[in-house]
Amino acid sequence: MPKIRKVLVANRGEIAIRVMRTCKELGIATVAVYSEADRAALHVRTADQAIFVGPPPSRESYLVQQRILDAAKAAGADAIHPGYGFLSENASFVRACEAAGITFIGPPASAMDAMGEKTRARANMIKAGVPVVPGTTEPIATEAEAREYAQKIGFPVMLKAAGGGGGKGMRRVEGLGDFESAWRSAKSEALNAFGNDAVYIEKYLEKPHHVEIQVFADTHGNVIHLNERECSAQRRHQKVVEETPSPILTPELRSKMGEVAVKAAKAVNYVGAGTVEFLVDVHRNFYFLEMNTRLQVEHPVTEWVTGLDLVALQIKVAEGEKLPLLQAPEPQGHSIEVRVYAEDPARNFMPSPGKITYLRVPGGPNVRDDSGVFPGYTVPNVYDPMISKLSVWAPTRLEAIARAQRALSEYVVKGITTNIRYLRAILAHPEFVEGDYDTGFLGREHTTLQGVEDPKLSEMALLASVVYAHQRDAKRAKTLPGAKAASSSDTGQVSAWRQALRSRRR
Ligand code: MV4
Repeated sequence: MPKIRKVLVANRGEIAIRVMRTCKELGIATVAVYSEADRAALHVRTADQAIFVGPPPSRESYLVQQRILDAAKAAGADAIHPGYGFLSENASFVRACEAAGITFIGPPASAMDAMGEKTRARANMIKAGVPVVPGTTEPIATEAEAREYAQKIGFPVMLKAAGGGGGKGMRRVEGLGDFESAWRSAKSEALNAFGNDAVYIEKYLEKPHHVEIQVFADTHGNVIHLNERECSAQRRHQKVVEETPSPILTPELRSKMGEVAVKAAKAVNYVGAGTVEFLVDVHRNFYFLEMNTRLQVEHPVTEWVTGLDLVALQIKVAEGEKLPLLQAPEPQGHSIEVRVYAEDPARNFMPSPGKITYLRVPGGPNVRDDSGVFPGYTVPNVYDPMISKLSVWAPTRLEAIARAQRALSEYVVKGITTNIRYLRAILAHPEFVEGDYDTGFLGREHTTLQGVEDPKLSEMALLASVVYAHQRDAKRAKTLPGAKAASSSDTGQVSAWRQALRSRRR
């Protein structure tokens, strides 16, 4: 496989810029594509060259395979990096690139096929000896059969769309009484989202954690994992905060899950960067959920604690090079990422597009802002409203939380509404600071997280929870560098703070 000299980035926003940054460092020329809505976008200015691909709706521009391929040919690009979303997990696009003699920087189409459909992925994983959530590996034909199966494995159960993941076409069912309506709505939602109304059943797991393992494979049969990311802070299946290491993993569980993730990747002859998602239950059993066959939004936290550039690794693997490491690196320190959205938490997180009239971006030691915006830029209303990913590194988790708070306190965005205050409330929440938040956390604490408006209160919440966490760690006799145990005289203060927080929640 020859060296890549020119990459077309088939994406927009922060991820297009992220990919181009590494290309520039590797001496690779970059080509942007842009829609009518992105003429003035930052990714266009960042690239060496930019090609127009159509009207604002992504269906008519970023998602039109032939337009992207024509742009690559016109520019003389020898490879395409798809970023995330858009065409990144589209097996037919991978085949079209192959047919056109253009390197697709990502896994082979066959690996995407093996993981795309959830029931097929589950069957493949069971065959490979990877634990999956108990349930069926085939779609269920009739409601009667589904009821029968649910009674066999016991309620509550989860009906899930076979066609794809992400929480669409998913229904929790408590018992036979609400089976019919759940069955019907799961099927119609599945049809709507994936053009396929097939539904299967899983045992419902209570309060699971979402923990995912980053994997990497080269074309020489080497497959490694790069540790985990804790992604349980989600609202409506949208990740809001990610961190690594996961506060709930022990080194033993990390290496067990890592080995299983490697096994999953090997079973589908994976190549490149991938992520194996797991649900971890209250007993710390873990189950395969799905595999994302792309570079993920939250990859920076992995880069922080491993010191690796995942985009550079993707490019080297695509050039046929061997992985530069054959074992999981020990995670160094702690990293947290928060997603800054142009949305209004007070209005049910409605997108808030518009012109950014003033912008101050955080900086300082161990702070990274991956952004696609600039002062004077108008955030369009046709795309995802994420405007930046703020990620930080620190030696310990508590220091990383404090650093993320400090960085967020520097962030100023005027002209549009953002979720920055909401992010600060999450980081200040005792449950987050304690580090045992599950996938229900943001939903349960919705009101509390909205309520923390007063900057003094949020500061108090942070202090309270940090002191609480220090005491907890002291009790467990763990050594956390930099986390000194609080003296017993702090106890009264902590309970006063917790009282204040609780009354605020009511
Ligand atoms: C589950 C579950 C509980 N039990 N499956 C949601 C998104 C989709 N990828 C899988 N999801 C879930 N599947 C069983 N059998 C709970 C969730 C879930 C969830 C998972 C990951 C992250 C956030 C979540 C929020 C709510 C529910």
